[in-house]
Amino acid sequence: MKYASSDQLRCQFSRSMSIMYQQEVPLYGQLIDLVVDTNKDFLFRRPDIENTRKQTNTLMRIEEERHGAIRLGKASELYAIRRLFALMGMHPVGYYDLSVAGIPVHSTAFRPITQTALSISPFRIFTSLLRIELLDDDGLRYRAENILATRTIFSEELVTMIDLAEIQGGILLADAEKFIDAAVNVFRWHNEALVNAEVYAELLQAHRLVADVVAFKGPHINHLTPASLDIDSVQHAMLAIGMEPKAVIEGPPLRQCPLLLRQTSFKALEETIFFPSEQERIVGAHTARFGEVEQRGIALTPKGQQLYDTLLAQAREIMQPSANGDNALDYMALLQQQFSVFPDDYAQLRELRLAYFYYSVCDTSMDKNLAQGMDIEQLISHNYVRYDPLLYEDFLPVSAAGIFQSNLATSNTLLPLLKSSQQVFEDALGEPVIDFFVLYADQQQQSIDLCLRFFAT
Ligand code: OOG
Ligand code: NI
Repeated sequence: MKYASSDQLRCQFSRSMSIMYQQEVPLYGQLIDLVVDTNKDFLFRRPDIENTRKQTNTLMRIEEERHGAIRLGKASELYAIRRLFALMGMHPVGYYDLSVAGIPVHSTAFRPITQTALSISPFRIFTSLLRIELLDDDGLRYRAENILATRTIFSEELVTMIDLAEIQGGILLADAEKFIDAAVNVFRWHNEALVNAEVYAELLQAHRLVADVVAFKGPHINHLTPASLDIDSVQHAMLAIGMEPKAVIEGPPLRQCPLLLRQTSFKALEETIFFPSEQERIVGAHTARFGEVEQRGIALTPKGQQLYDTLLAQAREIMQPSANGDNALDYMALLQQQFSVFPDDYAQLRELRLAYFYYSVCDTSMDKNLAQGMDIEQLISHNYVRYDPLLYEDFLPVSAAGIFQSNLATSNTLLPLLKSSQQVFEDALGEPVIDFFVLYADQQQQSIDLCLRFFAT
């Protein structure tokens, strides 16, 4: 029997999610158009970047690149989601504890983990699990737990397909479309709330995120994010057409050699919702869903990441970007200045082991005898091997907190700071999360090994 490849399933899933989200949030469609246009302009102006993208097999995926985010309510949902995403080649990478930023969740990112899978479709979903134990109102917590206890987010059909696929070793090709439809359905928007208007108001009061999770039938996708090669231009273009972007681009400042991940988003929409009632439909409004843009840069080693964290923390100690954006320019200038000590040159980043690279043979038709016995450094200095930035495929906790906050927190409910609970999260997940530094180091090493093997044969 023929099985669908997990890469093809992910690719199809990502496309179907995008179509659904454009229908649900039409502004998102406009955002995609903007990003596609600025990417085209950028590649036209920067043939060097086009070349790098070709050399690292990441040119084709620009239009496929996208991430989304969902928020789950209970441990069993996380366990089920992990099984679903595994069939599409998306595995839990990284642990993000957002409670330290006053957001009652902890998270991981489900994403492809091999270079080949990433080059086919790098689709990833940032997945948060509500930490209901952080609600300090016992009565409300008890009610919220009861509401969540009764909800099922997967259809019976989907559960059966997952069970069967795990036994058989995949989704049958003939069932692929049905499977994708059922999977996409899980993340659909439901405008009928699960709770009445009073409970909704109480949940909202406790924390807007709690309402977004507990009051609804399913884990609606709360944003999708196309990839930009030039996020500053997108930010300007968004402003120009009145799309109201966040005041400050999250993450590192603008650089010659882009670092990690930069993000901006448009404000969440106010959407009509209906509360269940015996007599008449009661109408309310809910604000959670938005659109975001990301620009990915080079992945940093633990040493590079530490430097990044330190510089960012120093900047934030001097100044926090305010919610209304009135200090945006000052904050960005400050960030630029703080990061001036971070090398902005690939040769230096490599020499100082601050970042990861992808090594490849410059010209595979060359006479290999010329390179006999050379090590990787010699191959590089003779221009037989080149190195390009290895792209960061993950997320940044401080940026994620900023994204959550800009779209949820009007009231700043303070939560008690709890210590990290990665173990609790992994118990719910049913397996440990993967350490992304290990993935980057492996990818880098594999690319070096391939080059050496090329010259050894
Ligand atoms: C997730 C926020 C994190 C990002 O891009 O950092 C995220 C959420 O709002 O649920 O998507
Ligand atoms: Ni996001």
